[in-house]
Amino acid sequence: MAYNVNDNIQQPVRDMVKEIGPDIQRIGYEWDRKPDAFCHDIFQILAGKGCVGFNMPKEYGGGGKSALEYATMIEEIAYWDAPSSLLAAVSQLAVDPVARHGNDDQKKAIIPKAAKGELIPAFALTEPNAGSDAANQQTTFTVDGDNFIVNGEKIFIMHGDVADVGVVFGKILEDGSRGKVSAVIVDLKQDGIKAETLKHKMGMKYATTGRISFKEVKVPKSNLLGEPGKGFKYAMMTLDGARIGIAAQATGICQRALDETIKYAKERIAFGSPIAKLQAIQWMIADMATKTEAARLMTYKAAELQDAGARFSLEAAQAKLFAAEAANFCVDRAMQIHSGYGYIGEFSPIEKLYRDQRVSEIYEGTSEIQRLVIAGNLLRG
Ligand code: COS
Repeated sequence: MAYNVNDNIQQPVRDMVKEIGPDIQRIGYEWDRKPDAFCHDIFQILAGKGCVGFNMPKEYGGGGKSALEYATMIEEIAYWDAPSSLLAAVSQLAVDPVARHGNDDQKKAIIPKAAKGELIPAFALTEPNAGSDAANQQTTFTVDGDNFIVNGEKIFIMHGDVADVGVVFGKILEDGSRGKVSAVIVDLKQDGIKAETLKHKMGMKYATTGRISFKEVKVPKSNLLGEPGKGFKYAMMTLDGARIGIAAQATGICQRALDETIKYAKERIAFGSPIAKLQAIQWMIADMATKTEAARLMTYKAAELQDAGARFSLEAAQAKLFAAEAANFCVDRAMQIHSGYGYIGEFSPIEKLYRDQRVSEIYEGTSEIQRLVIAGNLLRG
């Protein structure tokens, strides 16, 4: 049972997700066995329930929810089905820089449709040589009259294979921001763009990951987001919030692994009694429960700081680091306790949970990057 720091605002979110939980879980398990493809069925269920536009600005058709409500929603969806929580989260990650730094026309063009799930946006930052080193952008925006000509390649872009529009990071060559990253909104359904699904992903299969290449793509200069040369800062600001989302997702995975394990340990008989009676099993369950609760509280703390308008980069990185590693611990212990019944997917959700979890220590900044961000925040000044 998940603990709320604020029952009034968190419990209604949990109750709302419970209404779609069994459906997204059932569809998710079917899609997990298929070749990698974006699951529009789950995406539309989530959009219909308001989960896709949940924290997008209300004045542009979003739900306008707080960071704490958002974290609760992602945690609860991930409990039912982790990839579905990504299907809900990615549009909000991609829209975030538009909501923060876009002008009214840009917001009107993207947010209302994205909130309803009618348009799929992508956050296109990572490149083959700009992953952890996100500032090393090789994508170029060459000025040509009233247009930019975009050239470059983006990889590991969530929903990048199906996205309609991208917030694309790169460098403008002919202006004073030379060498600094800028962000441009790009219609991804136009000539010169090739988008592909990355194949054989270990987990999170139907919240797909793509490669997008840009060859001489014409984009109006009016699509520049905010100010030139501020793109890296914009990306980092968005990632601060997104890291709370991944911490919440990891917390949901922890709780699911714990609940499945408690249920199994009470039912599984060995040496004449349920294995829950064995101290070796009890210790593992105690550690799983303790890490789950700590992950949850760190996630909520970071979200509450964001809601209060305080700086929260440190707390978001700490929550993401801790929760992702806790989730790894929990799925691993769950697998150990379930043994063969965990390792083989026809018996329990543990095999899928184990695969879906692993990326939490990789995306939105690896655990190593979170440690750099934490140390940087502590040592600065
Ligand atoms: N919010 C606002 N501004 C920020 C910021 C934040 N969270 N983090 C950094 N900045 C600003 C700094 O203030 C600095 O601005 P000035 O140049 O005006 O001083 C600028 O950005 C550079 O900051 P810093 O020197 O700390 O950045 P680094 O190059 O050292 O950052 C890391 C390195 C590794 C932290 C960064 O590149 C990073 O987070 N990489 C991982 C990227 C990632 O998570 N990718 C996942 C895929 S995206 S889905």
